[in-house]
Amino acid sequence: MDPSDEQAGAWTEAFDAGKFVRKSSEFRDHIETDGTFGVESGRYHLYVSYACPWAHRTLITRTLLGLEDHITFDVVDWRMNRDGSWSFNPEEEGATADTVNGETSLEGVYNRAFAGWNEGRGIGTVPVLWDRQHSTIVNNESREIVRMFDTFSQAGLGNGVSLCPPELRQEIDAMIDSNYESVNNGVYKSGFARTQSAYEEAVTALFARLDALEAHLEGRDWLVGEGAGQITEADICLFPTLARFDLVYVVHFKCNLRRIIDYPNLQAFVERMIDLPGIKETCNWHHMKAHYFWSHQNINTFRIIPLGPLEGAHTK
Ligand SMILES: N[C@@H](CCC(=O)N[C@@H](CS)C(=O)NCC(=O)O)C(=O)O
Repeated sequence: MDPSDEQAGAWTEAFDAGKFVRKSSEFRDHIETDGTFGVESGRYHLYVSYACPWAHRTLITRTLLGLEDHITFDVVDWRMNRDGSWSFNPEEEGATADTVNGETSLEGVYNRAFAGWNEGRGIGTVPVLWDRQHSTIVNNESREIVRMFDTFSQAGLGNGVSLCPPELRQEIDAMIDSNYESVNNGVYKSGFARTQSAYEEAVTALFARLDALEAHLEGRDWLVGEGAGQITEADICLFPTLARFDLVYVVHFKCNLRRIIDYPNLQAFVERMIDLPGIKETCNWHHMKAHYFWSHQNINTFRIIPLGPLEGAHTK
């Protein structure tokens, strides 16, 4: 084992020739109108971190679909422990207790869903969608949780909006796929790279895709749809990465060929999203920034959290 693995935690557990390889999510059940996990108000609960871009997707979707009265949530402390685990700390600004299961760590929640989870299965990630009725985890993959929330909206809970209308589904999925490896996961591949070539490969692909997205957004408000487009899951999946970019990834993950603020269309896209009702409240800039610089001690030994930048999405 590489000596730095002990500090790297579950984040960096898999490497292939110096390249970071993300683990796949373990809980993949679905909420369906007539399935084991039915659509019901007050039955499901989200565990999130305000720092985490994947969890952020689920909070944004909950807000945009008007599901605040139907799906509850708790927030972990922004400090991810050295082994990659999360704790509940209601003393911390913006964080909460585990109001459903009373656990002090997210690992405790995973253990309830899968006995012996902490003996070898791994460390629990956020987001988690919890089912109060069966006392288990339905799903811990953000993209699938986001899609399931549309089912709520279609079943009459929430505001009836769809963020994945059937006629746009293919286009939405293609856009999400195109952004995933290069951008959403690309920032992590850049930051966790252990060879110069792995880093350069990741950062080059990342900025090639950002350049393409900048061009794509010329004259458009949203990534998918006719004319200026309409807001969909594709926007929700991209936004959390862009929102953290200038604040964290430019410095911490060495994604520094350009900043988002240097791309007029991408910057306008980020601000457009923040200006939507309720979205600003899902953006806890302190949790975002402090989390990364403090938690990844293998790449920031002394846990120094930079003061800047002065300008960016976080000043909106
Ligand atoms: N594929 C998952 C990824 C979730 C994920 O990696 N979450 C991070 C926080 S940003 C986490 O909880 N990491 C803890 C760990 O890996 O130990 C999703 O999209 O939901």
